Amino acid sequence: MIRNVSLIGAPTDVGASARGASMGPEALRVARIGPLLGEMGLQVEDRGNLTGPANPWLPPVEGYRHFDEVLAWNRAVHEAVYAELCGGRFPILLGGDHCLGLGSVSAVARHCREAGKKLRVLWLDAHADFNTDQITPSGNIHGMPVACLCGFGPQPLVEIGGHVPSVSPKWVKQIGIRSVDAGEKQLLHDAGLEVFDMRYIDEMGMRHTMELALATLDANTHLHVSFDVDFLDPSFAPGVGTTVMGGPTYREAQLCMEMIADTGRMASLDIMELNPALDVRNRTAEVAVDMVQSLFGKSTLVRRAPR
Ligand code: Z70
Ligand code: MN
Ligand code: MN
Ligand code: MN
Repeated sequence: MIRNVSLIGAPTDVGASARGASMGPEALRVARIGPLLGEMGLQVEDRGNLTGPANPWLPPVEGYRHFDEVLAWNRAVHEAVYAELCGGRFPILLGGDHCLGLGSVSAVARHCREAGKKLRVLWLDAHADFNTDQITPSGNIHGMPVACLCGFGPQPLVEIGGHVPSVSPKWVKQIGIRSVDAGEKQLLHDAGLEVFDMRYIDEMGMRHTMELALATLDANTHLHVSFDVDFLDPSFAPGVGTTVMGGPTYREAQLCMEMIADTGRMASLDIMELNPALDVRNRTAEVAVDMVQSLFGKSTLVRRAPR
């Protein structure tokens, strides 16, 4: 695993249904994400925050809310993440709402194409984020990034990485899903993404779920983790714009992160949708940082995974 980490703040909520995710980067810094990763032996550079257009807070136009603003922010994220990867570093995107997963993952995909790496994406989320302008119930673009990455969406967004689609649906595994809209459900099925929804995790357990989700990694794989904080059950992670009951427990989520760490293949990460305006004494930010420490291999004991 690459030990040189760059933190990139993207303080915006232009793609979201609630205001406040724009404060996510600062809350993660208050929860000491940089110093805590540094204490684990990582070399951490905080690149500060990207800039972009303000949130105009307007209704959707032709199926999209804030299209131009979302495009501008995603272009900034794409360039920043791509630059870190070119420098041989591990980018951590501090969101910001999840529409920015488009800029981030498209940059990772571009890097993998150029470096001859195999890409796998884990999308940890309560939502599938697979809507299009035709089927979206809200027009909020944070409900659309996975569809855009797979080539379903408007041209300026789908071609942001210079290659359409940025990723094959076969490369994406979704974990923790429990809120999917009617049209989105059909499109997700037709596109053939592998979705480990909460029912799957209930029935088979997180361990089996992650063994399958991680099964196709090899020594040449770049694993990108896009962590929407609403993946976590809202009982212990309430500080997100769209809480959905019935998410992974604290321990299930930790096991998920620990098993990702065990692969040694994670090479880029998004931490998205943290909403400090809805949080309780920054607890959700602290939980998110806990989870990130596990992603980077923090463990209770000196041990080998029971494989
Ligand atoms: C719904 C929509 C959503 C959060 C994504 C919700 C989307 N499917 N919400 N992330 N927090 O409006 O598309
Ligand atoms: Mn590289
Ligand atoms: Mn999301
Ligand atoms: Mn979500």
